[in-house]
Amino acid sequence: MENFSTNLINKLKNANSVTVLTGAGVSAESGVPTFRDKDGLWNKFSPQDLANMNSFLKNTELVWEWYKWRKNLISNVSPNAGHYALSEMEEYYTNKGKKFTLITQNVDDLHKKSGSKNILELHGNIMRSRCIKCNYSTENMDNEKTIPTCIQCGNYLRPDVVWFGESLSEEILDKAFEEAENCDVFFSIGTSSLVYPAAMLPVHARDEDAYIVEINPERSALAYLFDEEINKKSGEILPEIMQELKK
Ligand code: BV8
Ligand code: ZN
Repeated sequence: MENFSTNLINKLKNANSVTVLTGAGVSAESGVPTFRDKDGLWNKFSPQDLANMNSFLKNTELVWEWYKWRKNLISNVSPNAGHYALSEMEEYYTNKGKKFTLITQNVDDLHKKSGSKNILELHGNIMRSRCIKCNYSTENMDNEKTIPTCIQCGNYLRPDVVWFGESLSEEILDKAFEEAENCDVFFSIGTSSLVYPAAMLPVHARDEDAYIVEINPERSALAYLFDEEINKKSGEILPEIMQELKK
């Protein structure tokens, strides 16, 4: 148990509520590139060029090409041990009538695919597309068309994700802050803690005296804030933590 403290395990055993925030790092071991790592998605393209509305309207084809490439990649990978450990952790607490909330910045389906139920998707979901004009949205899209269009009004469809400069769903964000502020232990896993307002969650958890833990092989921008830093891969360490918790 040298990778994490007995204190953490004791706190987890006595916790009534645990909240987890994940970022792209939890999907890295499934073969999904992160955004800002050296081999990350943003190295080939910059967020400014792709993940915002202006770029979408200016380079609709390029942006759709990028998202189709990502959707295809995500549909061909599976959850890793870290995802499964988090769905096991949710089961562990819900079976005891306690609270477990998974908040993710990720737009891939891997938490759902690994069995997690109570998920707050802060940045939307890449497998869903929606019309830029009317309220039409769909999970399956005809991939033939270079630029998918809405069957209701004929306008462009866009990926149902939150782009830079776009607000997150207020309802989801309020719920995420509430769960961060009302938990005994808060994990921030696989995120560079650079994107706001998601990066505010550990700060709020700490302000409300949660025990906050970062799991990331590198130190994130907010590493100094955490009560405990576990500089390991999530796919390796989460099963170990679950092992100890179940003892
Ligand atoms: C908003 C789209 C405002 C979906 C994404 C200046 C200062 C502060 C903030 C701002 C600023 N200027 C602008 C802003 C706001 C901006 C922002 O935060 N910018 C930052 C970058 C400076 N935020 C926004 O625009 C947000 N909206 O604020 O609206 C507003 C207010 C009122 C009215 C109107 C508007 C919207 C933010 C969402 C943007 N969308 N993506 C998509 O295509 O995916 S962001 C993108 O980054 C992804 O969504 C991703 O989830 C997110 C965070 O990245 P990470 O998940 O952390 O991934 P990253 O690669 O960075 O890090 C991976 C980590 O994993 C690394 O640390 C690595 O070490 C670790 N790792 C690697 N392997 C492993 C591992 N960890 C564990 N195990 C491993 N095996
Ligand atoms: Zn429409």
